[in-house]
Amino acid sequence: MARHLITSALPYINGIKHLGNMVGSMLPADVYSRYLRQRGHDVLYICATDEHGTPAELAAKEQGIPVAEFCAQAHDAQKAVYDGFALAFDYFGRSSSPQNREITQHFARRLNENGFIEERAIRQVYSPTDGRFLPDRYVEGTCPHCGYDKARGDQCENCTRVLDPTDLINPRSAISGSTDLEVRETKHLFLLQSKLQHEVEEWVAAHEEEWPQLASSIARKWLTEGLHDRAITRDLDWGVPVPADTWPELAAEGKVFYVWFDAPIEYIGATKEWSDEDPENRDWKSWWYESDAGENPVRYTEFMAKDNVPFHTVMFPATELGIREPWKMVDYVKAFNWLTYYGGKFSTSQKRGVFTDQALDILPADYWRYFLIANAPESDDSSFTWEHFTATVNKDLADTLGNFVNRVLSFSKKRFGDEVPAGAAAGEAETRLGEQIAELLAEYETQMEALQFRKAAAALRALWSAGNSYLEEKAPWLEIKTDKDAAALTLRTAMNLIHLYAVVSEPLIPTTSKAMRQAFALTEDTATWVTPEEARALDSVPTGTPFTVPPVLFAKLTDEDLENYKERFGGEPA
Ligand code: B3M
Ligand code: ZN
Repeated sequence: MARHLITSALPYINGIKHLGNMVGSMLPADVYSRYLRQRGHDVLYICATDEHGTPAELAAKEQGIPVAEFCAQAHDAQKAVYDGFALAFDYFGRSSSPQNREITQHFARRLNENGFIEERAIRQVYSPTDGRFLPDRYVEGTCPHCGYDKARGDQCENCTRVLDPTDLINPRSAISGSTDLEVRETKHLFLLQSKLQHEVEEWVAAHEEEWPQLASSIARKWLTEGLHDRAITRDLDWGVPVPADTWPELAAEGKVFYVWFDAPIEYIGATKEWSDEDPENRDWKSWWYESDAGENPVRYTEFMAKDNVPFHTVMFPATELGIREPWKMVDYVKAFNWLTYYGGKFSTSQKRGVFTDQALDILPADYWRYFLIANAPESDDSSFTWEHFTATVNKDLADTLGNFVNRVLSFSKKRFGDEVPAGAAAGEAETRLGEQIAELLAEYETQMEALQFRKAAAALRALWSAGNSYLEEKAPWLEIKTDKDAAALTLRTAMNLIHLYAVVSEPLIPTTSKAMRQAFALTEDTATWVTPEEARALDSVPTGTPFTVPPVLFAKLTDEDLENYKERFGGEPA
């Protein structure tokens, strides 16, 4: 039994996320966590809302409520959706927590003691009308690169170039619209990443071979471009305050840390939030502080979309290395490409694509979980279309799995009553089936352990298909006419397949899996993993076990459904 620490990129507090966010971080992390738990490992899956920064302040302003209130509400709203998706976090925290503040300030002090933080005066946009400096998105204007006239101070949405607010042409305040702006000098803390370049390079070199190519190539690219010193404070009201004991002047000016400085630290902060809820039984430091880890070291896996890779493979490691304390660093970075909507971008502003709350309005979580994992953008971007979605649901979930379960159980009930029938002893067909199942299950395990989610889903689908082929081959509806015992054997075997599916499908479709397991009145908790060797015998549900026929597991989606979805969400590229 190993200890696995798992985190998924922290969703920004503002706005409900779309399906692309879900498949690129939280969902695969949940699938992997569930799998490892079933295999008996000690798993800690941590996530949180990323609450600081200008987007939160601006969104709160738009709603006319205090930012703390906005974040509290938005956190609960996101959490409700993730519960709906059956994401089994061990803890879903908040980066605005006191725990994160404490650890972030500690990190900053340590970096300072070690000579990796410096105060520097910089020139920044100041708005006399608003009486404040305007960092990042607080300034809007024309992009100097592409001429887009709604570029934000941190980045141009049109050409994606990273900007500094002072780069913008015709700048205006995003708060008041005022164009009466000046540039003033102000002091900020800089993290001297350039001094850590060499150490980060060595650390990446020691890990990148194991990482997926997408993660290591992005890390390499950033290292080649060189690590630059960067400002880690901002003039905002909402954030982790600069500690007054170390920087009294900056603290008095109300400076806070930049959101990307405290966000990754919240992985640790949220673990402490978890631990503080039950300190006698939970020890956050044993997960994060290597000298407290004891004899059973932790394996740490992070999940994220590719735009977050630089922060996790280069920037945050630089911070951790500069602290000179044995904080746990990531072992494996699972990065994802984009899920597109009909080949284009999911867009909140243009209302294109499917948001996670809307998805759950339409269909239960398992439909989405299966489709998204089976089409995860791993080696390349992948495209969501309603045509593909409805076809996949109908073929894989409704026909291959759902129909198999219902057909077998209802036919057996009709012919043999409410208990798993006895019938003949297993024969040659069952031996062949057992071998095939053992092989496919081993493949499924291999792909899960390699975090190859598409391939894992394909192996699972192949397991479901094997049951269908067996059933077609044996045709119990014909056997029953001539040889009742033979038909009973077939149904008993198929019921054992159903139970096996119920166990091994759990990581992808947990709700359905539970319904399938509960069809059988078994005494033990049966979500415990079945190894390929155990699966081969297909005898985990004994003869005579009472069962019930569950309601249809997956509804078939009609052409009319398809048309409705397309009409509601837009079904063509922009
Ligand atoms: N909130 C960006 C994002 O959601 C950012 C991730 C933080 S991970 C520490 O894509
Ligand atoms: Zn631009």
